[in-house]
Amino acid sequence: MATNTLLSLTTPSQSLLFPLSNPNPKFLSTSFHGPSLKITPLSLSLSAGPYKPLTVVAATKKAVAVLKGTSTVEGVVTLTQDDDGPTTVNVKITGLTPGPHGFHLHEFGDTTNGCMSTGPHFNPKGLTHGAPEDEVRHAGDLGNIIANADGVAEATIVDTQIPLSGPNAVIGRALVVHELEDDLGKGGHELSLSTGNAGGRLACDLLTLHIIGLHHS
Ligand SMILES: [Cu+2]
Ligand SMILES: [Zn+2]
Repeated sequence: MATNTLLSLTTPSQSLLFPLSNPNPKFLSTSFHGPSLKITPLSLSLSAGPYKPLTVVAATKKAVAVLKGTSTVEGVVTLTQDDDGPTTVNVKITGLTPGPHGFHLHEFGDTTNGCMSTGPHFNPKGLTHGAPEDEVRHAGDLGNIIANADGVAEATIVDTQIPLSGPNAVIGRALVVHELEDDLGKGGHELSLSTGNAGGRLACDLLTLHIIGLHHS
């Protein structure tokens, strides 16, 4: 449904390809689970009007998630990526217990059964759980965020494994903040190599794409 909408919206501008430089039609057809992409007013306006040919040569991409759960934990997470560079993740989450909390990108953008239906950690390479700086890690392993005495966690994470476009794009997948500290695969618990033994899922939301700063000729 969303796929058809998206394709028809971008057709009039002819050369405005979406997702940007993504050669994989699977991204549009089968990679989404549950609620899908919402298109922003900005990208609508690009394909409306006089239908001038438009060639996108570069872009700053932005995605947003508004995390909620069954507790008082909530927050806003913004991801930005220039072209094919690293992705910067800006996090502000409130209502946490003070201390570290596992923070991951999970595979499915599906919150129909709360944060449980977001599935396992996003893991396109089929590796085991680890720390963000490890070579062996899930792409979705973003480590821990630390809440202060007021229960507020603010962080800026820069990561190369969570692009906003391309075959392993994370748009439409879900960010999850956990009850406990992620042991980064090193805790020796039976769950260490799959989830970091980070406990319950306190709040989550899927990432919605906003395209900003299109540079075109
Ligand atoms: Cu998680
Ligand atoms: Zn993981």
